[in-house]
Amino acid sequence: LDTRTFIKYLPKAELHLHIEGTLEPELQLKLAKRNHIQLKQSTVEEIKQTYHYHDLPSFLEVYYSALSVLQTEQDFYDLAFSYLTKAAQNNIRHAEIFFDPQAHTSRGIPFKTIVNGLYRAIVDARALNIDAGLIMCFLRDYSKESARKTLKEAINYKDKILGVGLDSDEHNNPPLKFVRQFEDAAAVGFHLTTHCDLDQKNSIEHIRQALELMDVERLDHGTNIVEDPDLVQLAAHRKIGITSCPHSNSLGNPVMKGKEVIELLNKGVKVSINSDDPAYFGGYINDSYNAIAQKFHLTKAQIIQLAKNSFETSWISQQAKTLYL
Ligand code: ES4
Ligand code: ZN
Repeated sequence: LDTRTFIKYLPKAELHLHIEGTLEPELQLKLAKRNHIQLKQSTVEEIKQTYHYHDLPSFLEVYYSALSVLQTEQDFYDLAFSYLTKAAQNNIRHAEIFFDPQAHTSRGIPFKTIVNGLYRAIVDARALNIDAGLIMCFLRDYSKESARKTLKEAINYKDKILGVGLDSDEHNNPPLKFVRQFEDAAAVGFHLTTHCDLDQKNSIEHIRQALELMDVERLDHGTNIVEDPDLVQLAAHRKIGITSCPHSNSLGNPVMKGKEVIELLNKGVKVSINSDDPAYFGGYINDSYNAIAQKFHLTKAQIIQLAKNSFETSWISQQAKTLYL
């Protein structure tokens, strides 16, 4: 079997995927029309021409501004169901999907509209042989007070949400800013993860806070942990999941962190491959596996280990894990 075909048929879990980052230009145009929203662009090509980013803030500007078309529960359903259809085609059997409620509640969309739409798509997608859950991210560039209110709403939907994370602009927004919200989230049974992005001056300090002070179970991106051998050892010991995303990692840095992924793999750290914002960065999960497999000449055993790590560090039940490990 050639590597591409092997990757295609390999069962995988996706652990780092922003549902808002799956909004393809075609769906954006369709929803704009349905909701009578005037966009600056009127064709797929015109929208794609705006996809130029040189750093995280310039990407986030494009990403957030596209969200104006998401208005109704059906819009959130359509967004999630389109992703889950593609995920099933990529042989993803389990997906833990980030969503950014504050990017919508700040525009006047009720929390329940977002969660109910996304969750209904998850239920319907079970027919496609894919099982999924939701991870609510706090926008870390918003205030603690806004996070506190958002968590309070999430607790009313506890049975529809697996855990909480942190995303958006990391600069000057360390994990510790949200230590109270993470404690409160853990107390009601939510799992914990956080983005610790690459190429941030303070990323090692942020990783240290996340692991030592906040007890997160996973680090999103976070592969620059390799700079600190003690933290690597801690991550290996605690079986911390590190969710690497080769395509978005190349934002301003074309090396996709493959060397770090392989180093972590060799040290027994539970690193996995994920797609992050596939509508904006070069494709869905099989494209991500293919990119790193080709460029770094991964063996089939290494590719299998990456997929096993994705299930092992997922938040499915211990019993369900035995199906995949
Ligand atoms: C994101 Cl690549 C990335 N980093 C931080 N926050 C995000 N939200 C969506 N994509
Ligand atoms: Zn991300």
